[in-house]
Amino acid sequence: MISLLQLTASDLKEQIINKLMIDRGIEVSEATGKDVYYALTSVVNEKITPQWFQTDKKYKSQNNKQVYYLSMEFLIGRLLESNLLNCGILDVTNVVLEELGFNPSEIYAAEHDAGLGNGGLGRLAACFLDSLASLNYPGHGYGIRYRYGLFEQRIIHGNQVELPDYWLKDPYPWETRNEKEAVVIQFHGDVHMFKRNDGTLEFKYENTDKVMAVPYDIPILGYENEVVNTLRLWSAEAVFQDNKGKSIGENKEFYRDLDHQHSIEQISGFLYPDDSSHEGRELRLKQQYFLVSSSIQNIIKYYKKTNRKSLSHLPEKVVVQINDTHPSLAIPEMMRILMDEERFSWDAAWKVTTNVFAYTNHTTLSEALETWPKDMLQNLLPRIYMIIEEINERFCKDIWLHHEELQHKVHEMAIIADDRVHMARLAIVGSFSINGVARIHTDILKKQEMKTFYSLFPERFNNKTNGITHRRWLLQANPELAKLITDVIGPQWIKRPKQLISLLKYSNDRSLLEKFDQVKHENKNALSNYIYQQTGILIDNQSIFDVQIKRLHEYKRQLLNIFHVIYLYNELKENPNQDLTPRTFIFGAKAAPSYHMAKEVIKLINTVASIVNYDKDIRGKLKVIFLENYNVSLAEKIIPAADISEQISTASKEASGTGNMKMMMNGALTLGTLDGANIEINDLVGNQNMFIFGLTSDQVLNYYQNGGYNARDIYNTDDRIRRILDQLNQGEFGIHDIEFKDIYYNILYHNDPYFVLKDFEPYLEAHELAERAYRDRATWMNMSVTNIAYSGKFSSDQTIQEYATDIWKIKRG
Ligand code: 26V
Repeated sequence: MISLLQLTASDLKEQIINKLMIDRGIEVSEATGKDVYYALTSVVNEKITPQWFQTDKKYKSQNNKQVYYLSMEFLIGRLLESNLLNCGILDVTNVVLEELGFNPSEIYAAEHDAGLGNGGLGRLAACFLDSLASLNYPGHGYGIRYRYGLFEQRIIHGNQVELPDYWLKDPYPWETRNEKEAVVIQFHGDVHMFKRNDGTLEFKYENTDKVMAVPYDIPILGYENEVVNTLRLWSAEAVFQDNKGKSIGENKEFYRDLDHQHSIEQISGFLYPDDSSHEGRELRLKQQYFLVSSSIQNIIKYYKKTNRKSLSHLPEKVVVQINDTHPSLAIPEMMRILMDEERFSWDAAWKVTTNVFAYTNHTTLSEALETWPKDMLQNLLPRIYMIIEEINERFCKDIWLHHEELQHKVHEMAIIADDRVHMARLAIVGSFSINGVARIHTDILKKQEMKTFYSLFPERFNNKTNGITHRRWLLQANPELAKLITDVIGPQWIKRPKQLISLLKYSNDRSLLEKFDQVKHENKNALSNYIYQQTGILIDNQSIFDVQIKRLHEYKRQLLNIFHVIYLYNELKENPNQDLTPRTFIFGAKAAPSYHMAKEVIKLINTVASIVNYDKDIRGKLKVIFLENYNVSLAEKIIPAADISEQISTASKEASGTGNMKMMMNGALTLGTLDGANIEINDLVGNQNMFIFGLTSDQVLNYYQNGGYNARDIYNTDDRIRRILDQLNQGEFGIHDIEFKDIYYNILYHNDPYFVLKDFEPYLEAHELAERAYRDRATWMNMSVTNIAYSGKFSSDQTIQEYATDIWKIKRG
């Protein structure tokens, strides 16, 4: 077998041609992009399969501790190009495709994005898998194979319209159905308790609803190291009763069965599209238990197959990271299996469980904190509920007996309180590690949101600042920049991204800075072509590309951004000759379908765009582009072209952010608040290399606690703001004059909960500074290269290294 690294262009070409002939019965000249896509995936798969097998075998024989990343979301995007990159044949493939008469990016675009996630949390999971494999760690993902991913967004008359994302319409070439590994999941039913002869208790379940969980495995390739880990996604299926040969007409049960089958398949039917407000839907709870029960059963089965020692040694071989509270039922599920199936005592089971689980918190927004009505949980999962009750009782009793100082806090710490089950509390009590995702976020958890728990378990809390895979977000998304960097500092940075720091030596080399400028310019050209093709709008390539791409949420303050645009527009209308560097404001954002205010903001951005983009008075100095259906693949197009990265959340609200890191790594300068990982970017590059503005998180928290902010005062005293709000209120931008009134009311009657008005003036000043800096190309490019140089710290390789040594205690394979 030839190694991939040795694959020559002519070998590859021959293989593609053969595949087209054998699998499809066509010649290259007849092949569509999709045909070539499938031929290529099949070539790659043939190479991956033996390495996958070898990796499995190696892990079995080494029998080292493995980490399992449990997540309701994996936002992986497309895989062909990154798989080619990781097996070291991306460049040769690009050459071959060109030679065969195809545009490589069109071939890669034939793959439907796997959009099995909402935003940051899901994308982080995907970056982590890439880093685990690339660092040669035995680490795998467990998730759900949703038949529908995050909805596809269309903008119609300025409004968001959601369409189903049926990403499995065409066969997905990276997955392998693995029926042998299917497991049964049980819902509902009755629990019976018996006393065994030895006095221990036995629990039996009757009349449960059984669902099959069938795994589909996706290979996760390490970068040029022949490691192939696994992402295992579970699909829900019914076990059909035997029809005893009856035809449909005779079989009265048939339609009932069909209905039943349909309701079971719903469990892996679609991804819930809300990313920050918790709604207690029963189907979502079913999904969560479906994920954790199948995964924990699978983990235990594997342990028993590969270890002779009893399950009390499980923590020596297994660590499970739970991605937010969504999979925290894994804790009682582990207890259930150990006690009811493996005959462990409570104490022995608890000891194992609390040494296996580690929990990551991704948000402090109170509306995102998951709680479930206890009746719902009890009815759906009676045995699990009993176990949670007991965890809760023992925990509360422990406080009562041993922590006098916390006795008055029992109610706010109890896992079951006010008829609800509090998932974060369950996760904290049942895990040995609790981490936030950026320094400030972890500090806020310790000092505010989880203060009482921190006082009880200080040793459990730790920080792990997020990261992004530089392979996808720099090497793959921005090959020209990657090449230039390698030309300057050599290729070592690819395996050791912190070595990007060597670029600093060159950050004053003018001729080199020009080359960086040139690359950015080409990326901007490519994006403006794409924009033209998508929207018919021509944008000025010399303008500043000012980018805000992320989920739409009030705390992320896209509203502040569009207010700034309106302000600039108003100024230009008054004085069209103003000396203003042309700007293009680029937005990409999906709103949760039921999030009214977020949808209003989308509508406002599109309405402002439709006015500004066609107003001849302002002489093309401003353009506003809202790119629909923001997803991983679109991010890969936009990020390399960004000049300014808008990271403008209300301080204290953005746990970390990862778009900030992606844009920094691609040479954009951050314009942002001191929030999330922006603070750590600031620590590295300093105020002179980014544009910081606005309230600090202490100031925000202080306002929330003590009051003292009055939005109306600002409205009354700042003409620019009053003008904008009045324009909204008077329907100047709306077709109906009631449009955008909700925004107006929210600011003036609900006292601007996200401090948009308070931060408006400092935001303008930050923009003015940025505009001035942009005019001096050498200075700007020096800042840009400085950002790239420091960005290695945010490679997810670094983050994973920290998880591996501090939390997981795992060794490289
Ligand atoms: C919450 C919910 C609520 C119930 C319905 C489904 C659902 C799905 C996801 C979430 C939580 C999303 C939290 C999230 O994405 N947080 C982001 O995590 C990023 C990675 O750590 C971080 O960079 C962002 O700052 C943080 O907002």
